Amino acid sequence: MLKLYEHPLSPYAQKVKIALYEKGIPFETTIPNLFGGDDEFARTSPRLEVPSLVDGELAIFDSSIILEYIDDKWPEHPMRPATPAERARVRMIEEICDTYYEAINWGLAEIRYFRRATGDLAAKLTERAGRQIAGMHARLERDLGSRTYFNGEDFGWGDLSVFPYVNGSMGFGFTPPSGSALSEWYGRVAARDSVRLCIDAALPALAGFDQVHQLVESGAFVREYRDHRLEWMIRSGGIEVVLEGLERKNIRFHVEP
Ligand SMILES: N[C@@H](CCC(=O)N[C@@H](CS)C(=O)NCC(=O)O)C(=O)O
Repeated sequence: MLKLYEHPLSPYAQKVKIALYEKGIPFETTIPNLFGGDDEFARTSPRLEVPSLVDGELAIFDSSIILEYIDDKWPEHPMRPATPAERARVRMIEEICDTYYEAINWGLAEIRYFRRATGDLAAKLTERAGRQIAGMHARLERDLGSRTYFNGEDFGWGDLSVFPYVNGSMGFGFTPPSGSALSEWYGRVAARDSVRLCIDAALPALAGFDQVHQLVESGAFVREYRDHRLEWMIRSGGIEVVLEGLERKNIRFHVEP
C-alpha cells in the first residue's frame, strides 16, 4: 500500500491527501518524527519536509511532484484540466499559493502557536498578515472569476491547491468576504468528502498545538525557515525573530540534500 509521510496540519500534505481521496486510492499515513533522527523518513525527504510518498521502492518528495505522479499513474478522475493552457493556468495558481500564500499562514502559526513574537511585534506581524491575506483573497477572487471551480467546470488540481490555504487563514480568523465568489467556492469545496476527511484529521491535531511552543523554546523542535517563509518573516518586520531563532538554535535552513 502507498505510504504517505505527512502531518494533518500541513497544507502541502493536505493537497496530496485530497487527490488520493478523490481518486479512491488507498494509502496509509505516518507522521514522521520531525524533531530529527527519523532515518527512514529522511531517506524519502532530503529536506525533512512533509509530505513524501513511498510507492514500493520509489520515494517522492514535494507535493507538486507527488500530485503529478499520482495523476500520471492513476489517470482516472484526472486532477489536471484537459488542455495545456488550462493546466498552466491552475499550476500558476498553485505556485502562488505554495510560495506566497503559504508563508503568511505559516507566519501566523509562528506567532500564535510557536510564540516567536509577543506584544507589539506580534500585533504588527498579525496586522500585516491580515492585509496580505486580504490581498491574496482579492487575487483569488479574480482568478476564480465566474468559474464554479478553480479547475474549471469540475473540482481538481486548482481547487486542492487553494483550499488548504484559505482554510488555514480562516483558522486564524481571516475569512473571505461573505457573499464573495471565493466564499461560495469555499462552501462547495468544504462539503466534499475528500476535503472533509482532511479537515476532520486536522482539528484534533490543532487541539494539541497549544503546548507546542515549549518544544521550540527548549530547542527540541528546530523549525525550517526556508525560502518564502524566511522572506516573509523578514519583509513583514520580524527580522529579530530570525536573529533570536539563530541565536537560540531553534530555527534551521536547508538540510544538505
Ligand atoms: N515544497 C514542499 C514544501 C513542503 C514543506 O515545507 N512542508 C513543511 C510542512 S507544511 C515541513 O515539513 N516543514 C518542516 C519544518 O518546518 O521543519 C512541498 O510542496 O511539499
